[in-house]
Amino acid sequence: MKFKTVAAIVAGMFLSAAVHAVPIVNTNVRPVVLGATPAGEQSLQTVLNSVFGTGAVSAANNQSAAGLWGSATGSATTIPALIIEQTGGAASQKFGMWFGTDTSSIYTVDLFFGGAVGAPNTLQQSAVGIGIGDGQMIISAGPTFQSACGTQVNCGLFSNALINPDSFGFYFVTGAGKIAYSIDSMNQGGVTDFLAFQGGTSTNWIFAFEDGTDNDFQDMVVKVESIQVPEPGSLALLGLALAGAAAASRRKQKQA
Ligand SMILES: [Ca+2]
Ligand SMILES: [Ca+2]
Repeated sequence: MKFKTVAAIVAGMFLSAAVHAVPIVNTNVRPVVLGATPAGEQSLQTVLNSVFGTGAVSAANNQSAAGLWGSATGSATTIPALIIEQTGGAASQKFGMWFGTDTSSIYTVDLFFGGAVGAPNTLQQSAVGIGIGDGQMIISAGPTFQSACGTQVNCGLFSNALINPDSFGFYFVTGAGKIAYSIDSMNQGGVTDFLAFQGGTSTNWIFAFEDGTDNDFQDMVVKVESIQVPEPGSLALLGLALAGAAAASRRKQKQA
């Protein structure tokens, strides 16, 4: 994705004071036990069946421990689609992406607003296209994505030094204003409000959020395409580079 047709710069929002200032580590403990599905709502398993095919992905057994992703393609084009909202606060729920490596400095960008296409508790068709580059991302809607800017999709160009196509997480804002991050340790009390499921070996993922305490984990379900868990090797190399820099720094201090 290139950014040659820049029309406007829209500022995102910073979240800094609400979370503890600790390095973000990709360590979710899964699986967690699912609660019963309320009458009149589709179970998470039913939703997974409709997206991946019946029986292909198990809501109970195929929960991923991942909480951070990167683009599966070099130039980073990602398409999230809102699958279903099953909650009383559906009209004011939000879904978005966050960037950062330390909880004291997180940049968040809303993708979906609550006003999705379709009635609550039915399968949705709202979708958004995202292009991500270093320091910039562009969010678009329109006919291809069957969504409206402003009411359903947060369209615009977003600029921030923390935007990184190789490392990002996701979040959900409930109708009551609670934020649920894709990494448990970032949540108030470290609770689990997020489940991730990979569609077999594909780069298609389902994210399933809990907005309350019944743990049915289908209050907002979103499919995101073209993402993958960052290679452990690249993180290890980064660690080595940092260790090398630290060693060099120590040597300099000794010589001084
Ligand atoms: Ca729930
Ligand atoms: Ca529910």
